[in-house]
Amino acid sequence: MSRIFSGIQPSGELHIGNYLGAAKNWVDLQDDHECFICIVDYHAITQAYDIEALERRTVDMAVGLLSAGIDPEKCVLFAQSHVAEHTELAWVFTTVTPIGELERMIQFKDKSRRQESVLAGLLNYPVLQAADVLLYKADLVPVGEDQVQHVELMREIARKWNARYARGFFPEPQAQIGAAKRIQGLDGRGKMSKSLGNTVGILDEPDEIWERIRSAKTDPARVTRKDPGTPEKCNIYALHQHFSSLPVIDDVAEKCRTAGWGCIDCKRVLTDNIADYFAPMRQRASELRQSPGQVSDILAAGAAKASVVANETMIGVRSHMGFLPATQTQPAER
Ligand code: AQP
Repeated sequence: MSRIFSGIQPSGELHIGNYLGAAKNWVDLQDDHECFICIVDYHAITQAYDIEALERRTVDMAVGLLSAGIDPEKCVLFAQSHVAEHTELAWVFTTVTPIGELERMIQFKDKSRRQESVLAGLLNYPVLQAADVLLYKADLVPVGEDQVQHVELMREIARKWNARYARGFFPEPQAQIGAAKRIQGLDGRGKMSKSLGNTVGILDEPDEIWERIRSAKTDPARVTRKDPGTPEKCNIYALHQHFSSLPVIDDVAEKCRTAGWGCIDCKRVLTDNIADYFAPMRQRASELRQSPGQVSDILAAGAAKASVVANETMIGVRSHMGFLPATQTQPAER
């Protein structure tokens, strides 16, 4: 059975980009894969964040994932900061990762433009990601398209470490991209992203979904209700393809092309369909929120299981790199 690892930041809500691009895929894969899903809280501190809110957001992300269908009986769900080996292996990997490779990462270029002074944590983000995945010797990394470059770098880090210290120790993980590669943000500025605030949360109430969808960008050709549009140029149409039935999708396209309705009508139907799609998840989330102890217990049990694997990997890493074992006071005789 192949092993998958994937992570998500607790930097805000689980939005429909995360869900369609990643979490939905994780739920599908958990039945026939060994599955580690990590709430990557150390990644979330690489940008300005709200210290007071981090703990709550970590629990909220766990609630979101469990509501979306992650089953703790099938899948190890845990918080990154609960397994110290992630940062330990990341440090090791900084010693085999060329700075030039990190500087050419698209996400680094995008996010560093938004930071006043660029911090080393943002540059090293993909090194920590490599440690996350390789600590569990995972061979598959189900992610959205935006993370493919980071998975390629992960493979290079594994190759470099293996070449220097122990051939074949780490596998070269493959990215696995789901059907929804990249969900566009509601503002039309790029991918749907927490830090750009252009999202719809999967646990948003119907009126919140409407608030967000109502002001979303559509095909710019539809200036007035009478102007026909091109559905393929409209993000609302793209979202219908994930949440509406085939006859509704055809109807939406037809009414857009012929100016048979206004964008606001089209958005109303989409809002209702998104709200219906996530209704069972909102219900499950409200049950979980009533028993926060249950969520903490799930995360603690996940961290305990993850730690067993992480500890074993690090014993191997330290040994191959020639470190003095912690149980010995004298270097072993050669
Ligand atoms: N718009 C998207 N379309 C498809 N997949 C997406 N993912 C994120 N946005 C989209 C996938 O979701 C997983 C978890 O992402 P993350 O939260 O850990 O990091 P991210 O990619 O940086 O997500 P955001 O929303 O863009 O967060 P910020 O703005 O804080 O950086 C990943 O598998 C990702 O591919």
